[in-house]
Amino acid sequence: MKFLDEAKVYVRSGDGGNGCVSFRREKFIEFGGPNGGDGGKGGDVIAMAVDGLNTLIDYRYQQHFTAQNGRAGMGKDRHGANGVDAVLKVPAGTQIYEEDGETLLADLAEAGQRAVLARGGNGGFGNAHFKSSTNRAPRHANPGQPGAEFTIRLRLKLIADAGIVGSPNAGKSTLLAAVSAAKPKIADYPFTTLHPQLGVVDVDGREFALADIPGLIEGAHDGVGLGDRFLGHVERCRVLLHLVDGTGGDAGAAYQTVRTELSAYGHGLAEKPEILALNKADAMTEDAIKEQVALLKRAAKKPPLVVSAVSGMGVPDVLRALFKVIEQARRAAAVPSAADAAWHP
Ligand SMILES: Nc1nc2c(ncn2[C@@H]2O[C@H](COP(=O)(O)OP(=O)(O)OP(=O)(O)O)[C@@H](O)[C@H]2O)c(=O)[nH]1
Ligand SMILES: [Mg+2]
Repeated sequence: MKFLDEAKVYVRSGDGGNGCVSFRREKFIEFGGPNGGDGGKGGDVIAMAVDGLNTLIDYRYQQHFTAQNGRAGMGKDRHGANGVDAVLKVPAGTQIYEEDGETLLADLAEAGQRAVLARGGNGGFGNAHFKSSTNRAPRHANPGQPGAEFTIRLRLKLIADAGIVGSPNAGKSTLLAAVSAAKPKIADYPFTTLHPQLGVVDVDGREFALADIPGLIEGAHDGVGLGDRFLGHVERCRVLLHLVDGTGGDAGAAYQTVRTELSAYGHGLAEKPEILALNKADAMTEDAIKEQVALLKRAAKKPPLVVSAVSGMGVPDVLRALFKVIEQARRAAAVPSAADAAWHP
């Protein structure tokens, strides 16, 4: 399946139906009075997050969403039918912006959440509505109100608990493939991964979602390589796994390059908890490992875990370290603070 994480969509809510001017006319009934019904309400445009979608690819094929107009009111006090809503089904993690791409309209982080993007116009009142003691035969009705039309932008940010960052070729995809059922493309050239991949990892019987994103190189924040736009997908992660290739020159320098890009991107990425791992230990001598560990320690001010995504060496420790942070964050999110408890005795 193709992956698409940005889309532009044109939406239009329905117009309200017009109110009706009508009078009761029946044999033997004098002064029948006004009986024009109200118009129906126009349909809304609604966005809804659903399970089972991982991409916005559907919005490449359908870019116009129009809700139905309300029907006009009719005689004999008949109300016009309301217009049917137009519903945009989006994957959980989709943010909806105005056309400028900056003003957030809705943030649908979880399946089941919904947001009304454009309200349908109200139907107009029929003349029956305007009957009063002083005006028993009103000859006017309201027109329906128009719906709204505008362009919106959808932006998907994958919801993963942990995200793997690192230089191209660090072995990010190899690791994801080793620990989950995901089947990312793996090859010994940079930028094998062109768009993010998600996998579900099992640690000691508990699960978390792990995202693999394209590699970062110096200048990514200026668009070098694949740029840094995919970093949006790790913005919501609770923890980052920073993977460094032990066979690719100075590990400390490689670490620093990626850290610089994370800082330049902003959005709190540089402040996220980070688990650091030196990869490809299977292809290194003992001395080389020692040397790279020392370089990394100096650059990161913490010792790295030493792993091999290919042989699996050290990988369970990495997963446990990630899960520890995730679990803490999950607990913190689930347990209300003492201050909350005081407000809801
Ligand atoms: N010896 C050894 N090779 C590895 C290990 N992990 C990955 N590789 C190799 O390194 C190369 C790059 O691996 P990928 O998993 O594609 O690297 P990546 O970080 O996803 O790269 P991009 O997607 O380009 O950013 C492949 O040839 C892998 O087989 C490891 O632990 N040991
Ligand atoms: Mg990759």
